[in-house]
Amino acid sequence: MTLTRRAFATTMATALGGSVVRLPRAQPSRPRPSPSQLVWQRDELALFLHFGVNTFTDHEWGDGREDPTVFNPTALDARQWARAGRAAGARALILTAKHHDGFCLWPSRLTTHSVARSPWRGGAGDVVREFTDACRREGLRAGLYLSPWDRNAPVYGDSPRYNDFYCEQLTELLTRYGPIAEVWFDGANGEGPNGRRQEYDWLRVFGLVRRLQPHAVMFSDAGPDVRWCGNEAGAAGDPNWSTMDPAAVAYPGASGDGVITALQHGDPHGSVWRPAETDTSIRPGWFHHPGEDQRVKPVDQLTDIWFTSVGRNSKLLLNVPPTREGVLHATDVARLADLRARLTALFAEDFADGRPVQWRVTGTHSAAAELDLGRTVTVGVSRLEEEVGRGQCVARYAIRGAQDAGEWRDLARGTTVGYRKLDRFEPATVRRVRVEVQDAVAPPRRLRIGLYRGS
Ligand code: FUL
Repeated sequence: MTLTRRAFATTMATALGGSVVRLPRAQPSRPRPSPSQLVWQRDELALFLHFGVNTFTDHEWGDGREDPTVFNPTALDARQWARAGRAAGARALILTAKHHDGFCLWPSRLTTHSVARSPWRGGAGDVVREFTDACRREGLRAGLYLSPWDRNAPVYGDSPRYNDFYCEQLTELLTRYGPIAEVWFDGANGEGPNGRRQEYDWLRVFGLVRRLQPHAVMFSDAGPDVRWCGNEAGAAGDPNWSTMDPAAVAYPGASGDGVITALQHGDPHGSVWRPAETDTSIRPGWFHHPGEDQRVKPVDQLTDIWFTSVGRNSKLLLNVPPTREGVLHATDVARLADLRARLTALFAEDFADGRPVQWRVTGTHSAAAELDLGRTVTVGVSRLEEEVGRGQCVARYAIRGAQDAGEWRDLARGTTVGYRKLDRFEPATVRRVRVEVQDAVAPPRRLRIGLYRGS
């Protein structure tokens, strides 16, 4: 079936329901998140775990011709992954159940390229089972990545047959392991073992996930629930709207003019709620390579990433890859704990907490909030939040501060707010703070405001 971009987007929205808001004629309403999208966003941080044959061959992309016996973690401990995630403040973990090499971390009945042919646990092991059990024991949500591109499957490129194969693998993953919070679809779509290209049946795939796991969110470039932020460097767009035009990125892996811009920024007038997820790795690669053990991102860089992801209305999916032993490397675990400690210290004292806020509507699409902090303090970081359960609307704002009766001076200026906007600025001594919403796509509602000293 060949569909135009717009027709595909419309058909997909109709087939999936939920995240599309039909605009009533008289009183236009704006898109809002579904309950699952809201849960997803409130998690703020999830860990990504790239693990598989590449961990043992020292590759980033396997070619599907690996000997399955290379997969032999000596001390796999999924509980350690989950504990490290929880200590970092993550509320979900996502595991690469299958990467582009096609090697399955669970005993799929559709292929022999799996843990069942490895010496690990005598061929009776199931990493997906150990992973999902560990997540539940640590109170974390579990998510799975199932690469559409499969360089091992002989039917890859024989489109209808591979679509059946892929849907059957998805069915295994979504029916054997209890609730799955996020299903991650990678946009990479390369050649198959025979050089053929695959046409995916995304409508069928998305419909299957909705049916088997109605509370899961689906991630891909094109959603349908969560979109890619457009890069792997840890920076969501600024501005970053959680609404978008579904026709701008009509299917996973779409390329062409405007795609990256649409992914980075969303669209203030978009008809669907499709917030951006920021995926990046704590190391240069996605898989663990011993040669990169000295190149784990320092805590300053991870903190910067926090500001450009969670602090830009996105969710951070931080990759921390297990080693050949099957555990997270001590350096990475320490770095995660350091990041949490840094964030806890940074946001420990909120000068705005409990202070009365005067909220004034200043125009149809503008408003201002004023706070008296009750004492003179030094502020260097601000936190603004919209109540996104009711949609996103701020398009431009300014934050100003003043000492007692002194003059107002600019602390920060920005565009979108959404779930959370964090700003860092030159520390200033202030007693009064004013947040001006200077433009919005609908009458602005009260913002939540936090003010901190900064580093
Ligand atoms: C990319 C893949 O090709 C990488 O290997 C990695 O899985 C990353 C998250 O997505 O498209």
